[in-house]
Amino acid sequence: MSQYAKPPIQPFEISLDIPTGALSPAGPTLIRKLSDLEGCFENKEAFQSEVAQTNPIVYQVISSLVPETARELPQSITTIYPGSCGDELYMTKGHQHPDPQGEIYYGLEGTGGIILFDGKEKKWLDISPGKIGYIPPGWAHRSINTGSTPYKFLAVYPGSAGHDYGWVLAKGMGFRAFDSNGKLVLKDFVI
Ligand code: PAN
Ligand code: ZN
Repeated sequence: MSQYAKPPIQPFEISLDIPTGALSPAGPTLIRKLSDLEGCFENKEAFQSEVAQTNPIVYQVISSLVPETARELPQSITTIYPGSCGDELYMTKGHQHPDPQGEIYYGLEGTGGIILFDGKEKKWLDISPGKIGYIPPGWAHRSINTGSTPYKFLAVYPGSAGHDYGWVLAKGMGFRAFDSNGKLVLKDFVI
């Protein structure tokens, strides 16, 4: 698997192939299967049963060569596949940046959204191709595929922000996103 480049990074061009989400040159690729999302879905029985049966890939993240180090600005392409577990739409694990800094997402393909939660307030942002979602410092974020095709977006974030996944497991995410006969239904997240 490719690794991040070591600073100092020279100026360089990156090609993005939107249909595959591939970057060239590319850094590390992360594949998240359903079993990697332990504790994320509300319906634990549906989760255990689907993990035991097919354990599908829920999303992948292809990073550029730019490393997650101070003063750099890493980018990645996330593809969330369409689907649900116990009617709860496929999602990313979700995280808080321990060093609170802003981040931008840019919709590339498919339809989805971002759940944002700062520990008190919760927000939903619709993301589709051409739309930018701004994640302010201090807001945990989780992405959802709301459609029937893969949902892809570009993320650009400060290299020193870090990723805290335990924050979301401990404090929740504000909303949960469900499919109801093809329609998105947001419900309050109960810890
Ligand atoms: C994104 C996310 C990516 C995967 O690049 O890391 O969409 O989501 P999880 O990290 O929650 O699994 C980002 O927000 N970076 O900061
Ligand atoms: Zn982030």
